[in-house]
Amino acid sequence: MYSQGLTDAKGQEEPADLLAEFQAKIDREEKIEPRDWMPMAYRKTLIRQMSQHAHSEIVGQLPEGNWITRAPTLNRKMILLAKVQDEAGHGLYIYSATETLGVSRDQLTDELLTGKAKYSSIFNYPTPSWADMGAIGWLVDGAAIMNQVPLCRCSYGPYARSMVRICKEESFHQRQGYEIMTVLARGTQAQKDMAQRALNRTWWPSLMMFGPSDKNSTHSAQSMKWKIKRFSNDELRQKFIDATVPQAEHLGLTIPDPDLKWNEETGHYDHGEINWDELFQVIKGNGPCNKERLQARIDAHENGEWVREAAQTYQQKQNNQHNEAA
Ligand code: BYC
Repeated sequence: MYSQGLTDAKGQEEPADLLAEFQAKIDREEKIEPRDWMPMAYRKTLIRQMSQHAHSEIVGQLPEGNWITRAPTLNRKMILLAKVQDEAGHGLYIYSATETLGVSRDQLTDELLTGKAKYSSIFNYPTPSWADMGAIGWLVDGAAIMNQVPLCRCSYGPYARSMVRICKEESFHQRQGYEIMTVLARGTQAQKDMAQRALNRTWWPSLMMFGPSDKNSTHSAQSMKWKIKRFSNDELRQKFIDATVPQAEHLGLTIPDPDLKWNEETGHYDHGEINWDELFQVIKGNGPCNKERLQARIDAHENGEWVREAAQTYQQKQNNQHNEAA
């Protein structure tokens, strides 16, 4: 979608002194702000990652929205509704932060709806039981926190600042998911089985949220040099596994990986091979729910046309009144 090279918008080579000063600023841990000079490739990388992140928050409402009307109690409904609304808010903060890079919200929306832009693979899986709400909160929001806490120190100021509040909310989401799993794991055998099946479904796709292995990650090296990313995909995935295995043990549930075992020497859990072909298939649009998710966003956009028109007409009236009064 966005090409990457150290040339500016007109294809001219960028001045070496500006590039050197830019990198020095990053190395001094100073934030880059919207009006500062930045290499075109840095801008493009941010637009790519931030817009994909915002799209993920928006599409991420769908698997959980599926359960709002069916949550088992009024309290559970209210909590889930609040969580899904938080995700909408996260999408909006990150879209706004992305707009500071000179791209319009309409353009970003268009790229999502035409299938040009990616969003996280995890949201292309189905959520057939209530326990999936627990597994998503615990694992998906848990993985999101692991990935996003370092983004609070991202070199681009607006992205880093938007992450601070998002991480606080994600932390609440992770706890609500773990609490759902705790209740089910301590319930009847049927409830425990339901929780185990949700863990079986969600475990491997959660590990894929961190992206391809480092050797196949096209952007990591440059993004780490620019301090957009602070840790590699594999490092964050390992941190997540190490933090999550004891939580599963506490629940009395089994992580669906026969090769998972503590390695005394490395001080980390060794894990089984991830099915990378599955990740790339889902990214390409061939996951179990890709078509359904995209269609839901297209429908929402088309059904919201009248709201956008009404808002524009209202704004026009306000402008006219203001001009008449002046
Ligand atoms: N799914 O070079 P790499 C949430 C793509 S929202 C799809 O390693 P990078 C939540 C990647 O884009 C969670 N695509 O890339 C919401 C690249 O393709 P392009 C979303 C993936 O950017 C609601 C190519 O593969 N979080 O938590 O250095 C409810 C090569 O990858 C995936 C964020 O977006 C994937 N899993 O690293 C609950 C966090 N992985 O662009 C929860 C911000 C890789 O060249 N993003 N790709 O065509 C990031 O931290 C980074 O973008 C990633 C990937 C770690 C995801």
